[in-house]
Amino acid sequence: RMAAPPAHTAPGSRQQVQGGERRAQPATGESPARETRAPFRFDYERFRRSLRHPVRGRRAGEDPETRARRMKIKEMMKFAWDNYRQYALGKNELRPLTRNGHIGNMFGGLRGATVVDALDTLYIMELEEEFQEAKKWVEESFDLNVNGEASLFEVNIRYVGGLLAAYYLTGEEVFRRKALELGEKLLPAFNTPTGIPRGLRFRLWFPCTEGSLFSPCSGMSWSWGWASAGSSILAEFGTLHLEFLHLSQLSGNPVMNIRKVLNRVEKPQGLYPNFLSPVTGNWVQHHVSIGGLGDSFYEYLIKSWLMSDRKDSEAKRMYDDALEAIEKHLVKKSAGGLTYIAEWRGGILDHKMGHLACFSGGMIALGAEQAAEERKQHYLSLAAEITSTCHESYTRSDTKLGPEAFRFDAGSEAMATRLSERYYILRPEVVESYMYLWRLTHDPKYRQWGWEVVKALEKHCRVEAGFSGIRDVYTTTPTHDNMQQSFFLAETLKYLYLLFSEDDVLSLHDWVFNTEAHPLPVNHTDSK
Ligand code: DMJ
Repeated sequence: RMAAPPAHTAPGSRQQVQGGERRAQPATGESPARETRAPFRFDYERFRRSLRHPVRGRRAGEDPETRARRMKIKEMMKFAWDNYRQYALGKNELRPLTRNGHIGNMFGGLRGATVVDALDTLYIMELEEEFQEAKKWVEESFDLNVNGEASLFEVNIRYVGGLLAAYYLTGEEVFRRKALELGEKLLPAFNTPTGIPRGLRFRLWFPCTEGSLFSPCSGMSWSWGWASAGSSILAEFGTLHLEFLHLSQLSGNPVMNIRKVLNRVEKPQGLYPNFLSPVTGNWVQHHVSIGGLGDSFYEYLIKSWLMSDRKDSEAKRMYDDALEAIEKHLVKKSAGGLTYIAEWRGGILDHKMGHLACFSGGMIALGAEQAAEERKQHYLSLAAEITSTCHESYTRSDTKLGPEAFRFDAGSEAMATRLSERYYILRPEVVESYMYLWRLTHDPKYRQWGWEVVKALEKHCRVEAGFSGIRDVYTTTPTHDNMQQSFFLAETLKYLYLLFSEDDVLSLHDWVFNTEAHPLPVNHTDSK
């Protein structure tokens, strides 16, 4: 999921990267190339003055029930954090049944994914002590000098996004410094003929001595998972833009623009397939999905526009065109009247929707905001219908939690038909859409639906030492998967908390959420 480092980036820096030359200025540290210039300094105070709302809101005018529900969600966050801290601090995730930590292989040797993912949620929920514990870990134990194969996408959305959000919310220098150091170390991933990073995994070589990107860090190698077979994945290279734009802003160091490659290549029926060759810049196969492999590419287009204070019209046009093609070719209505977004395989529709695709209700509602009145109503209705379908996938299960994928074929509607698709791993996408639809319509059903999820999580996913995913949503005695995903703290609980907060808490006028729910500020261009 990486979009395109900035549309308005300065050319040149890419060539330097591709040519293996030293960059003009590393994100941190001194560089001889810039010695004659005044050191760049991001003006944090000015940024804070540009915000329209206090980040944690004013807490005015709420009813006691809403407050009590929000407090319950805060308690869930504290419980999830306390157990992670007690049994797994410094590991990537908590295994709540066995009470130990999980490291996995997604982050190239980086540790503490849950800490970095949880920082901004702890802060927003005013869990001050817990936030200080997390900050202390980042200051004292978050080690960037590690080796390993990483997913650029995952490192970007969780670590870079989490650190950036923590910095913007608190102004604590440690978060800015770590974000820039990490961002710098990700740059070799763009070293391909097109500048589009390769799929799935690239090798981080640490240590890099600070400010010397192309000496010890240049020994980069690549490997590919079977799924991408050497190609790049739309949702991965299409989900870097928001974070890299901010890295650029905080460092004063421009990054390159991938978007031009996507603009040039011909789109079948206006659709963006999920696999692209980073060598030729052409599509590798024609599988289109707004769920896994495609999802956040679309999300980052509309959010790029919003984050630019509605200036990045290229992103808006690409989003509008893509949504039009999706609606024309992929949006369907089931016999039972449920609207869903199918997948497309070389012209043939697969009548399946993944849990991941349920973020699209929120995205379409968010994008509807600035459309002309008639289009606005149309897209708001479409967003509401899709969100309602995702709600159905929850209500039709015995646990009231939704499966990983649900289908509209062979007489099935909004239910998983394959054993392998019946699990729920604490994913956020459905409550994410509830949060956006609530903020944009204030229809109370979204809070009711959110509360149903809270009750189901408590009943089926809460165990003695944390929260766990479940293997089958269609049984009320589910088996737990023994994993408390970091995105449960970053996203699921944050979106639920915001659903029961006033609109000025992380106001949509001031913030866009990256695809891991880390808030990044809108660039208010009219602010003094
Ligand atoms: C998260 O890491 C992000 O939301 C990502 O965009 C998709 N997958 C998980 C949550 O389901």
